[in-house]
Amino acid sequence: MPKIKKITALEILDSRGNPTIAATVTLATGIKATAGVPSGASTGRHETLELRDGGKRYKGMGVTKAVKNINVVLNRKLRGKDFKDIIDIDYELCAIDGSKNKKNLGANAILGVSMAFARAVAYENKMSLYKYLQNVYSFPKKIGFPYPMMNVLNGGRHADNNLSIQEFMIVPKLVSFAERLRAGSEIYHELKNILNKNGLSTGLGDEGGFAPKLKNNEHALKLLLKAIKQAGYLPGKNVFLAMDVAASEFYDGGKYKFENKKFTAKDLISLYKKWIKKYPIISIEDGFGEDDWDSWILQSKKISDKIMQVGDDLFVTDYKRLQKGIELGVANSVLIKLNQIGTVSETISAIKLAQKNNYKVVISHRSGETPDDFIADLALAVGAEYIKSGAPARAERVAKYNRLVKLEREFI
Ligand code: 2PG
Ligand code: MG
Repeated sequence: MPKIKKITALEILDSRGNPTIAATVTLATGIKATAGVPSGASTGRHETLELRDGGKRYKGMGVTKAVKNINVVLNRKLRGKDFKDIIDIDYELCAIDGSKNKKNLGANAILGVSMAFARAVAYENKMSLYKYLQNVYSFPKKIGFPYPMMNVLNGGRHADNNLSIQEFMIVPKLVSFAERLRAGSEIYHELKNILNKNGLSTGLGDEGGFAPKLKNNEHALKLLLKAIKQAGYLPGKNVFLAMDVAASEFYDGGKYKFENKKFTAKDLISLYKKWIKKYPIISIEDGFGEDDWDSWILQSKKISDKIMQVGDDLFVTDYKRLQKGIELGVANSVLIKLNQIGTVSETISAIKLAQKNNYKVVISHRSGETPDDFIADLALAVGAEYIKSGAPARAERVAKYNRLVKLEREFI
């Protein structure tokens, strides 16, 4: 049984230059592992609490309290203790916190320890992380690599441009993961050429995608189609489109403020339907607000047989909200983010519930990231159909894709 020798943490910076946590778990054998905690910008209202210091330092974004909770509280309580596995320690972490939303220790503190523990035990057992996760949570041994959803045009809260929609993604569906990555990169570079030729900015948004000022949101879809074709791929055959609308961000008193107009749910559904006909869109994430269940139900009736309807802010990787969604029939896919719920084991509970109900699973990064590649192993372990880790550019984004390329090698 793995015994904990000590747990430590540091305040480091994430990809946006904001503080986050690097947590290290050292086992009695001397084996240790570190995990970096991600952080969102378009954070759902129902996510667990990310503990920030407030005050002047780092404009209130410091995480010294959460770091102290690891270095002092968790280290004192957990050092010298044996844990059967990650499930065992996650249970204990939640019990020590004692609150519903992890407000006492901070979900960022708890998640850092949970991830680092899983990684340390995998090392100790001389196993890849994905294999450890697959074994401990009893996932089928069959291996399938996820399709990447690559955010190549950024808008919403992730960019300073005029696009209301947060993410315009390409989804290469070639046979190997390495070929999917290659297609993504070639299309990304083609898109850059097109933007340049049209005098549009090639400056980047938070997730490594371009963030130009465009005529409107549909202009983004047109540019993607052109880039796919010019790169020599076939839209609707081997490369598809996906969007994260992140509609909670422009939900305003029962309506959606979209392109300077007020849209009702019906207006938005008509727009989505029009776009689905015109473009090879296979997935719409957060097409409606996080508490606008009625519009989600309506969308489900009108278009869910045609595409993936993905709940992110709606479900926040929370078993109970997902259960409610399944009962109401609001979606058919779930976005999974470890830090929305705060432990690896609770994340797995949501994934298992989704899979039991034939939901498609999209494992996701956050807009604020570190080079940590845990989610690549997670996607492989659980057999997720998709992984969303931003553009095929910038070190913190490609770390996850590159890890999957390396893992794929092990099977060839
Ligand atoms: C999302 C994510 C990741 P954020 O909304 O899906 O792309 O963004 O981390 O800012 O919530
Ligand atoms: Mg989202």
